[in-house]
Amino acid sequence: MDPVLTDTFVTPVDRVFFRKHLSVPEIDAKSWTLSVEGLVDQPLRLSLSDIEALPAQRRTVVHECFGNPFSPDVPTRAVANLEWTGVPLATLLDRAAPQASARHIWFEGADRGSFLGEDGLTFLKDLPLEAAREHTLLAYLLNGQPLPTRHGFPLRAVVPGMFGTNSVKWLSRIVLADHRPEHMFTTRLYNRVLPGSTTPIPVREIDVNSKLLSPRDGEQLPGPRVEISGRAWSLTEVTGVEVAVDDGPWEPAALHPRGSDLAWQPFSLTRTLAPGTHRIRSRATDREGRMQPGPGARNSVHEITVEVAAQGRRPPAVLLQ
Ligand SMILES: Nc1nc2c(c(=O)[nH]1)N[C@H]1C(S)=C(S)[C@@H](COP(=O)(O)O)O[C@H]1N2
Ligand SMILES: [Mo]
Repeated sequence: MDPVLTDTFVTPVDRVFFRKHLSVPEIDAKSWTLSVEGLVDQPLRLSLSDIEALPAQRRTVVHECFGNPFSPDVPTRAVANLEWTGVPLATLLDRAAPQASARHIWFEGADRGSFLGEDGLTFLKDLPLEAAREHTLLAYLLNGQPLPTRHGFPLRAVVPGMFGTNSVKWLSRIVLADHRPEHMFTTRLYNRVLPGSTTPIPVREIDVNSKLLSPRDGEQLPGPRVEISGRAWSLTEVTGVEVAVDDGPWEPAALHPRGSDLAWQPFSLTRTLAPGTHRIRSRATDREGRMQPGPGARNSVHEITVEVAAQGRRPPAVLLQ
């Protein structure tokens, strides 16, 4: 069964995908600190209770892995919709008083290890300071519970609208700088060339995308009426999702509006399907007019195949876990 999509709006924690490049540090919350350093007038070193004492915000945000940076055109659709609670990065920046020359912010996790034969690496990412200040939440709760170790305990960055790779887990150090760090996960990996361009840019803003949730790929259905549903998301609000069955036309699905958070949007459409094998596709378009492309792109139109049983015959029981 699909490890990620459930029929709930917010993905349960035990169904969230998990990615790591180095170690998984077991952090003692009592001795852990977060430092804010570099081009600031007031360097900070904060404990978890210092951070928990600051005014918190809660946001429901779509969380998507870009996929393997060596296969930038392969759709993975590793995605979840999560409720994060934490402190806006801006609150800490206001205290730290960045200097005028600070243009970039670096986030470093406590994980250590080797990657591609290079030893002693940390997981380091960077963002333009203004974009990071505007969007980033430093989260200590996931769906109302302390972050599990695998998802970044005790604190992680969450950058709504950006791919998961920017949401540094086990956050331990924030550095303000006037340049980007030359590093495995900043300038070497996680860069992409967008269609119509030749210049690689860092993997940051998410693409327009959709994923069919029900039926599931390969599912056998009684028919003839089939409720088709899924989730769509993008940097800007998704304004339309269309569904096509076999070589039929694209038909508009009913789509939930996005609301104030950068969450995903459920869509659904009911169709009557004749017995036999059917191909179902979903295609989202966002407010910017970006539309999911055809095969060959990481956010290509999502396609599944289902089997509708002959009328009067029950499909074989499917064991749902
Ligand atoms: N410290 C650290 N943060 C990290 C990573 C990592 O390897 N180390 N992986 C990144 C990637 S590529 C993704 S997709 C998300 C995955 O977050 P999750 O495992 O909580 O779903 O974490 C990001 N943050
Ligand atoms: Mo990722």
